[in-house]
Amino acid sequence: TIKHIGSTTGRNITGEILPDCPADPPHLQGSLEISFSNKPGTFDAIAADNPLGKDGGHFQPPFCKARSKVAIIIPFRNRDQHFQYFLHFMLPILQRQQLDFRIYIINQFGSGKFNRAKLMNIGFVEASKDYDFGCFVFHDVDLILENDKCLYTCPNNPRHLSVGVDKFNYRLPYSAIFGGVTELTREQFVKVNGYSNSFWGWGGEDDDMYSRIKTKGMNIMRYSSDISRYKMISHQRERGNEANPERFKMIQKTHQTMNQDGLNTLKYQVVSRDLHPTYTNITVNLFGPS
Ligand code: UDH
Repeated sequence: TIKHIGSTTGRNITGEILPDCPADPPHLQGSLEISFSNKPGTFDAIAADNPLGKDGGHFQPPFCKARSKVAIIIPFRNRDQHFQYFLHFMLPILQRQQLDFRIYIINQFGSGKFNRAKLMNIGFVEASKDYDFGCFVFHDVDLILENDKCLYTCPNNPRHLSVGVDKFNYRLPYSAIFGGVTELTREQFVKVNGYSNSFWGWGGEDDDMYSRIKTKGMNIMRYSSDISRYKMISHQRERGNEANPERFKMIQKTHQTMNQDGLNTLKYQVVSRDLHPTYTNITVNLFGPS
């Protein structure tokens, strides 16, 4: 069987130069039927359905040179079933979009307060050690795309992708929302000093990022909600991710704090790095709030 023939040099395994992938990926299907009524398959079954080619789940389109090198960063703890749905539905879409991509689970070690934003910063740093990704998609594990025309490529301003979500009747709950699924280029992410590391528990880190982007003079881009459309897998709020009551005060001060809180102050320890056939899991110790 021909397994991995995509390549970073734009050549295939026999050395032939690959043409650039078309700007409009030809096999997109548009609107998709997403349902969670059947249990997702096992990780092994998902891997059998999606032979991506390389350890850690790095995929490159076999017959053309991808236009975007995309790291998909998922902040995570104890949501295996959601992640199985995610892989089952999202892997075929990402392959159809002809991206050069790799999915990273950034798994918070221990039972301390969850810190979504810090996990995403770590994902950015760790993925960057592997490959020269130019585009970073920060993705909640419980959001599944319903239209594959919503391309996971980074435009010239940060983009908010989870515009229409079934839970909110496919309408933005407020216009400055920047949570759920977002994407920034490497340069955009560095320009805002990444996310804050200081939001422990639920809420605020996404609004803080919105302010960072605005403070640095960038705008938020969005597709319309018929394309940027998601189903959310329903769940209860977990222990350790209780709403953070400090968040309202914190997001008033973003413009003052952002240069001293972010990529340039990020501290963590990698507990393990595991390469699976369809994704990479990096378990990290965040060392709790200080
Ligand atoms: N996450 C985990 N594990 C956790 C907490 C969060 O993996 O224990 C990740 C996961 O990627 C998730 C994201 O962080 O998609 C955001 O967390 P969330 O899904 O808890 O946040 P959301 O705003 O829901 O989606 C808040 C709780 C809603 C309770 C509604 C009860 N009907």
